Amino acid sequence: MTDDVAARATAAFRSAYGGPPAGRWAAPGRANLIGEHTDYNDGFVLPFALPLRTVVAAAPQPGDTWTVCSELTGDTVTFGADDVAEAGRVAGWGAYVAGVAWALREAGHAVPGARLAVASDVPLGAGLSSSAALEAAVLAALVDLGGLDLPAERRPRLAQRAENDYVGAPTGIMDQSAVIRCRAGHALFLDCRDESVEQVPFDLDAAGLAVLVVDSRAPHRHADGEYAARRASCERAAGLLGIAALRDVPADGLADALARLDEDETRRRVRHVVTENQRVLDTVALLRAGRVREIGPLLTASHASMRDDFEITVPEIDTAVEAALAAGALGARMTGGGFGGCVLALVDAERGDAVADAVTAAYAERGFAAPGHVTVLPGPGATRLD
Ligand code: GAF
Repeated sequence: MTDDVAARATAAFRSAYGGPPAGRWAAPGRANLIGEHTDYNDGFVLPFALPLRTVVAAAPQPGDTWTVCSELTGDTVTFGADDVAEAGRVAGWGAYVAGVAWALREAGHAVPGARLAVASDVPLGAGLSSSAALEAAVLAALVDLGGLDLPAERRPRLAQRAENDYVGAPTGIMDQSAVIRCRAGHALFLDCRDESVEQVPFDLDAAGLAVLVVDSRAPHRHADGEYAARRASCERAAGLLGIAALRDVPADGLADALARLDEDETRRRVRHVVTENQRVLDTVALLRAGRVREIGPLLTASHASMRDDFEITVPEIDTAVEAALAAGALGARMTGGGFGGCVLALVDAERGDAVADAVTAAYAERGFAAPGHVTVLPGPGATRLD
């Protein structure tokens, strides 16, 4: 699939600029195995890279000018020095590209002017981090074209700044870390407080398993405002508890912390974050021990917590999880920020199609527009292709 995307990026580059690119850089979408809404609470996450990728074909361009064409939208965005000197000057999808140039400049790098062409297999707006994939691929291209010194472990923060401060979305560090630092056959155990990582074996193939990713196709319902509200509520709770972040509530300190909060909704938000952090640790322990088949109940418990305590699921998503479990999935949960997006289900490899069919049938019964689906194994993170 990547070969097709890469070929499409080259074709888009040639047709826009009349010559070959100097190189091509790829970054994947991600699915989060477990650990939702824990990243901005300084907690733990466990994402893996998808075999779906965004490819940027690029070449240097003289002066402080950047031109980007997208195979997907068919349009071209051009921006200059003023647009990378001040956050927010470019809107739409071009903001993710300008934001990366802005963040590089803010970090003291001399950003090279460039021509870029983008092609992608990562579905937009499906909660699979198409924006982080674009940021990471553009970042890798600009770093290499400019001969900049920016090690991989420092790139996620920079890409996150593009998203937080240039685009204006108050997201955590998970997505950029995942698309940049994940490795094939592994999930990335990330401590979002100090950004330390462990590559945890997640060899589904060897275990005869696969992850089915179901695109709920549910329209995003107020996702941006609700995401910001959840974040604010967690930060307020940490303030009330007198701690830096909800990460500082250990699982065995949950009851005490809840007793100190006087409002039911806040208590439920806190309970989600604290129990979710523990579920990440438990999942990592099982994966380290090679007991991948046993993680299913943790995934399903994570879903229940997002549905009942954090209240970020929607009927289509809950339907997909219930149908996948009823059809024999070992575990299933929504992945990503919520209010739509995707569900992942851990399935015996040969059951993938049957589980997908069961989800499609459950959707039809409830009158929802048909879902999409793809079966995936964990792929590599961002890289230069050639
Ligand atoms: C979105 C955000 F971008 C991430 O930072 C993370 O908070 C996630 O939602 C929820 O876990 O993907």
